[in-house]
Amino acid sequence: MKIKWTILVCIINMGFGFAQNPIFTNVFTADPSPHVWPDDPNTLWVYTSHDEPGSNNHYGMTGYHAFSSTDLVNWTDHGRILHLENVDWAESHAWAMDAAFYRGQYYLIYCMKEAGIGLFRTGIARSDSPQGPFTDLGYVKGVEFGQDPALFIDDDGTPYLYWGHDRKCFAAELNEDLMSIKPETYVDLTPQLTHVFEGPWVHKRKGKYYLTYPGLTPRRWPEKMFYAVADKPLGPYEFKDVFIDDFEGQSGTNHGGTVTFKGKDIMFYHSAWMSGGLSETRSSMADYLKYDKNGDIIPIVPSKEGLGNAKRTRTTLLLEAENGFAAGGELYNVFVDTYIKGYSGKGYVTNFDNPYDHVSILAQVAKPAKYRFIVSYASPDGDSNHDILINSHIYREFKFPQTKTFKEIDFGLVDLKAGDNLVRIFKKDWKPSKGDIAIDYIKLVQVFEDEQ
Ligand code: FUB
Repeated sequence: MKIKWTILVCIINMGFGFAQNPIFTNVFTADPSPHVWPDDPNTLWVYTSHDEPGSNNHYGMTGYHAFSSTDLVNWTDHGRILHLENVDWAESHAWAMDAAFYRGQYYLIYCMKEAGIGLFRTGIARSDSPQGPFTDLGYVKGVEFGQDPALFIDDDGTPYLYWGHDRKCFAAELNEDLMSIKPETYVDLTPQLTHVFEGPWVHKRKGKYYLTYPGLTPRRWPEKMFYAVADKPLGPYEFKDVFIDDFEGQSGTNHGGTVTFKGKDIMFYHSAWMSGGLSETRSSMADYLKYDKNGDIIPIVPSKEGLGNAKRTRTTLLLEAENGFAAGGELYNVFVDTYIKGYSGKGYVTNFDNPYDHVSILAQVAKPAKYRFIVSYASPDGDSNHDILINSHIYREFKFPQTKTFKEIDFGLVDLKAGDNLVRIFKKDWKPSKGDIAIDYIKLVQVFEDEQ
């Protein structure tokens, strides 16, 4: 019976193609911010905020994720890249963010409510790699009610900040350290942006500046996406039109940005397709963006196919062991080293020499599901045995055969629950092994029901 059902699912998929929207189905994401960084034109990066499963409002949002892909089908979720816990001036509301590459480093610009005051500030964090983790630098001075920031670096290297909330939108040039605005450049764009509510995003095309934004018509919620065009980054902007109207399964909010990847323009935005329509537990969407001969945006009708109907997207959660703590996990009585060459990222975790020494990583997922559990490790001096704990479930004693160089080992399928999962590699009992293990990264590969 099971075989027949699997064949039927395959036939259906062959005949109609796989849906690629929502684009990330492993975790609930919102406010997607897509980028191609200048040093790597073959990789598309998408930075998102994160909705807790079943939360249905935005008050409990706490952190951000980064995704990357080279083919728009296979995606890597680099896990949690920044969290409220890493931002000492903030207390809540990790709402929309954007990212930028500026003077050789990667920046995340985001909004959170300031501790003790409860008003939005625009925070800025830096990393030397696009996947983070990011280190908070403080909030941008001169920005009041700094919700939904977007950081646009013009071709001449000048940084501009846009932000908007509650039917208002503002912009200003930033000082070179990105930590404050130039007050003399501050402009209130609200009157130029018909129906604006929040979420400005700027991209440049053929010398024109396009400002896209979620807006509310007099009919109010849900939000639609509108745009306006200008000859200069700070305007004046000419209002154009709506370009993502109401659609079935939308959430109350919409928010996103555009990117040109391998010659094609793509719009990222969000919907409630995965959580079931008009819910505020949201998922990122992507559709191609086209312009007419006058440079006007041709309205997007959200499609199930998304960026291609040949294959469904698959996301692998890739968590570098050395980032464990910053990304929501823990390094307990182990340390980060770089002596054995060939690791990915910035190093590996080693020194598991006492019972319960461990590395744990945080795996945030949308729904209870099975994931393929893969570990990249080296164990140069001999075989090593370790246990894997996922939440409160000890899987079994896993054998890591001797290997002098880093290699991936596939431990098969494991169960993750909706929400936060703590995945821990540790030694339960003291059993001497010949060599100390070095854990490079942990991968959790999405496995669909018809593949199990
Ligand atoms: O994701 C939280 C908030 O919802 C964003 O900051 C708004 O733009 C809306 O998408």
